Amino acid sequence: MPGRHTLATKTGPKVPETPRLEMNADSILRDFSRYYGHMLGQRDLQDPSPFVYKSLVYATRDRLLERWKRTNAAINDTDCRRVSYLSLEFLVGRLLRNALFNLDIDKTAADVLEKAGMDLEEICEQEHDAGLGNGGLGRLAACFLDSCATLRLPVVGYGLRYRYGMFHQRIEGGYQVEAPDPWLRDGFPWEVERYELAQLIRFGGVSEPYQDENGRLRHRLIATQDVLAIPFDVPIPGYRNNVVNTLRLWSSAATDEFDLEEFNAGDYSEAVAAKNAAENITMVLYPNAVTETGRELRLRQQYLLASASLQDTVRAWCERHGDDFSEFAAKNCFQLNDTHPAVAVPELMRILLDEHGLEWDDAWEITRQTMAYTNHTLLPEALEVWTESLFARLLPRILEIIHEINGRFLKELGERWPGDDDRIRRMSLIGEGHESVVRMAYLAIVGSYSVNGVAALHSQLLQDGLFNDFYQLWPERFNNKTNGVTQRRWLAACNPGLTDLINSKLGDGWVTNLSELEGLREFADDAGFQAQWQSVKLQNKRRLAALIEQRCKLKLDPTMLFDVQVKRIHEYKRQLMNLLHAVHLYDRIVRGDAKGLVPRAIIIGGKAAPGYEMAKAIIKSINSVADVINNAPETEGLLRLLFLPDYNVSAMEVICPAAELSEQISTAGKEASGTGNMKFMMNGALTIGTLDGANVEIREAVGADNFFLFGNTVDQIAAIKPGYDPNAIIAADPDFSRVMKLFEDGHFDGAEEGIHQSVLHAIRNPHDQWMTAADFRDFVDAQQQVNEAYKNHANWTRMSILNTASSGRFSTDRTMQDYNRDIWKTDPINPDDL
Ligand code: 26V
Repeated sequence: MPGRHTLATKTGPKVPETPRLEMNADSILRDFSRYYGHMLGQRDLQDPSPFVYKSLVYATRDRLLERWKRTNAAINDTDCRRVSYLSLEFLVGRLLRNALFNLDIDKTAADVLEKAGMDLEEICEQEHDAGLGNGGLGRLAACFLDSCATLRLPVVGYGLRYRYGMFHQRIEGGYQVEAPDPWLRDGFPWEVERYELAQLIRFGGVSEPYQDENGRLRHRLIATQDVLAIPFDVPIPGYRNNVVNTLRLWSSAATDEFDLEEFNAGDYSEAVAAKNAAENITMVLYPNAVTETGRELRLRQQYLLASASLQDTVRAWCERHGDDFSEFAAKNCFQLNDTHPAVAVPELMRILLDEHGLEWDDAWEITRQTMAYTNHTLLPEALEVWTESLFARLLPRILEIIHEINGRFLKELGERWPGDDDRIRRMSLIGEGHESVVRMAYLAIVGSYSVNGVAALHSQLLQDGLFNDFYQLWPERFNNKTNGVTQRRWLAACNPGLTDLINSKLGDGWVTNLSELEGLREFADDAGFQAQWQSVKLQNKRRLAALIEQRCKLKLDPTMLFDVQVKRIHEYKRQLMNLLHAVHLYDRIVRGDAKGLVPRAIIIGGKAAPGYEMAKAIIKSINSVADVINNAPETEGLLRLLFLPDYNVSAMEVICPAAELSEQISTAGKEASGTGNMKFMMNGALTIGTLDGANVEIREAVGADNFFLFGNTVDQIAAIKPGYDPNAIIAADPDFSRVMKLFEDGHFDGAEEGIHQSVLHAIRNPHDQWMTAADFRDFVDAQQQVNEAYKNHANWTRMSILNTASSGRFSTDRTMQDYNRDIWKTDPINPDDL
């Protein structure tokens, strides 16, 4: 059968049941020692070593895998609807601490190691971050997996096993330097290779029509270049519930037949070259860049993920139901994480039509009832399109199917809006410019039964703006699912001090029911509790100060106000405005206008896409200004500015417990949701923010009094845009003028004259899309309110407690319940019933 290439063996007698592994110290120590000595061949304990780390992972993984098998058996037994979460990114980070914690053996493991003179925390630090994502979108997918397993939802994550994850960032002379991330170099002990489930992925070739034995017109692909997709499974444990779900990551490889033929023909180098080409596909994660090169490989990645994952689910379906697809849509759902996997829509059509002989209407009905699409951005430049010519070369049959979908869709539009050619042209899946392109977001909408945004404001703006034509056509498809974060990683595991304090008052029910944190309100005014709260925060600030000292060679006084902005560097996130504020404070200090100023450390971190020049210029500017500020004698004890290199998941686990002020200062209408904002809130930081993304809901939840609001709203931004005159705004504001003058006089240039030019030009540009100047004054005033509020320690602490107390709805447990209630409609599984 073309396109189906599984190496599945026939099932034989079951492996005899082994007794369940015990979870006590003796049993864990026994397994640990066996792996250390027998599998890894080590003799004396070396602490902390990669071998200690690996042995502990294997002992843990054994306990995961027996639960994993039971979970899979429970899913098969109940025949419930299965959800596949398709995502090009899963930014899971480190897994050991999370696995021990979710299995409830973290304390036991720590004791076992301590008796042997080792420290669990240090061993956890041995693990490389699995950085298979860029930022919020990829981390969201990872939080979703944790919550789905905890909620017992039968959800499989499908992604790619990139050989190189998110690049590492070093700062040299103030500039970002990228280094590759060979995270698999020492092996990834969590994964299980499943070569028997490999899938054949076919690129290129020619789509050939033919008549089948019943005289029906069918299509087949000939002369394709084939690649193997090999799955590697990563177990995803739920929180103390015996559920272990699957993250299935595909790795590309050359097909063995392909290689053999070439070898037989004696063409050794051709064979090796082909092998390289195949292996290249999943070589590297693409950074979100404004100008993306190497586009072809990226489309190959997208198709490989979509095709392998769909073939995998269809294979599992056919094993149980043969070629009867009547219930397929009732039992399967594919959630598309942005448009990156949207080629799944025509790919499912291809599988149903060409490989299983379904009629178009039946195949379309099934596809439309299984696909659901999540949008993650309103930025027009981030909306994916692929040229038709690339599609024609790489995926000819898929392009044919897209044309057929579009033809039928445009006909439907013609009937609904006769003669409205403008609208029909606007909505076409094919955009006609100087080169015609496939619009992936439109393809995803047309092929789905659900389209959602990721925060209330964002979903509203999708309906009113970007997707308004589609909303008018199918209002019932559109819905909101506000993002969240998992409190298991982002509070319980990363902030043990606060966890113990909360547990002492509320117990630990909040670990699976975050709204129980509401119970903290009662203690918000309790002076004793406030003191304990402050002392935990101070401890966490010390921990972050140590990290900063190690990475930046800069000592921070932990009693300063920790003012933090960490996220990808992008103009719309306005790290520049934060920098302008830092310069404003510096200016006040050197002018002797520092009376009443609270000592403050402004901490900025994040990676710039390697091809995004403006983002890189922003990093350089931050570092140049930091150099001047941190070396000026006047700022001693009053102001520090620093850029923390290589921001990633593990760094955030140290940063968010220590933050006191969370900077969420994007131009209104540009940040779809944000999730860092939620991590900070959960850990008791106060937010200074615009009415953008989920900030709106954060402010609603905590109350306007406990949130520092500033900036133009979406409507105001739209209203002032036409006459926007940043130069007039600067001229009319003495503070702003002085800040710009310091820059323009070269005060922060060091030896590199004119180094800030592009950045300053952007601020003064009347066409500045991000309108930094428009919000500067209001931002500075809001920061002054922060300054005043921080002086009242008791009240600040009260607000901090209220932020944590109000963060309940920003758990991905709530988000996943919402997805399941409105979109997936599946039932929880129960492996304990087996
Ligand atoms: C992609 C690109 C690609 C080229 C042009 C510049 C650009 C800018 C942004 C993006 C990101 C698109 C998708 C994304 O990562 N969205 C993020 O998703 C998070 C999870 O829903 C959400 O919290 C963030 O607000 C949103 O930016």
